[in-house]
Amino acid sequence: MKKHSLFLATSLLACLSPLHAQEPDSKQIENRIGKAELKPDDKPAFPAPPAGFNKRRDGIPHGKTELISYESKSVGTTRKMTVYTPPGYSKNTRYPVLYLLHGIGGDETEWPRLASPDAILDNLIADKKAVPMILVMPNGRAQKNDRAEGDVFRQAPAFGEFDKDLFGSIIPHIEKNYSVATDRDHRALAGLSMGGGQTLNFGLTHPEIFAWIGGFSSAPNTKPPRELLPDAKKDAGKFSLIFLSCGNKDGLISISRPFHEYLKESNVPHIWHVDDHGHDGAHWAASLHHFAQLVFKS
Ligand code: FER
Repeated sequence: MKKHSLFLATSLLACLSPLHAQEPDSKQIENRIGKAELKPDDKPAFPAPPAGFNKRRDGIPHGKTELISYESKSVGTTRKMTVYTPPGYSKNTRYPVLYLLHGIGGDETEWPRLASPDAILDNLIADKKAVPMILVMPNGRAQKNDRAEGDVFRQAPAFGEFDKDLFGSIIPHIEKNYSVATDRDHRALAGLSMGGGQTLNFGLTHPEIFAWIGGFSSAPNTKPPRELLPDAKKDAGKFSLIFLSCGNKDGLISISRPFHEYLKESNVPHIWHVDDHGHDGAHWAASLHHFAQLVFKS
């Protein structure tokens, strides 16, 4: 209870602080990138999630969300990440891990603030629609001052340095301190916007580390598909899942669509899911709801 009120108080302060940045919305994306122009394949792959999918439900077991610290070798500071452990988390089970990355205005608190990943996972696990898994939500801004302050767009280069922290410190810290399976089949990487770009850049080039990849509204930090997957059939074929999604009101659809087109041309199975949302928490919550039902299943 005490921890809970402290968390509420800090989140409230963070929201009120003029220094604290926010994720750009669809209008800001339109001003920077242009309007979303749709093509025939830009349609939903799934029906909209059921009502209440992202609301805490009474009468089911709940997981636990905590903010932890770790030493980052590459950044040279103590950094924070949010970790969700599923209901009934036990040292006698080795859990799969989904690493979830935030956007340009966010930090390790963004996924919990915008998309209620704890409620989404609790509900799916209770309904036996997702396997119990750990969610790790680190801070993708790999620089000494990693707060989302000032003109966050100027901090884009630090997102490109995050692979060293992820592979060199974050994954080792999780695998040392939690009861997790440590092979590629039990590691997934997904992210929203800048975090989607990081996911595609770092995930698609590391099939030995991750088998499951999800880019939601991926941002212009995303490298072109031909650079990440030069031999589409061979390189992309190594993954159990490549999931690409975007809202049909989000100008960043022009970043994800070429991946869909490249994979489609090369006959590589993947998911291209375009829903009715914009560059917003509703799209990211829905994408997590769909993605979490597909990962870690054979
Ligand atoms: C840009 C537009 C959007 C950009 C980044 C973003 C680096 C990221 C948005 C987000 O993370 O929500 O031109 O350049």
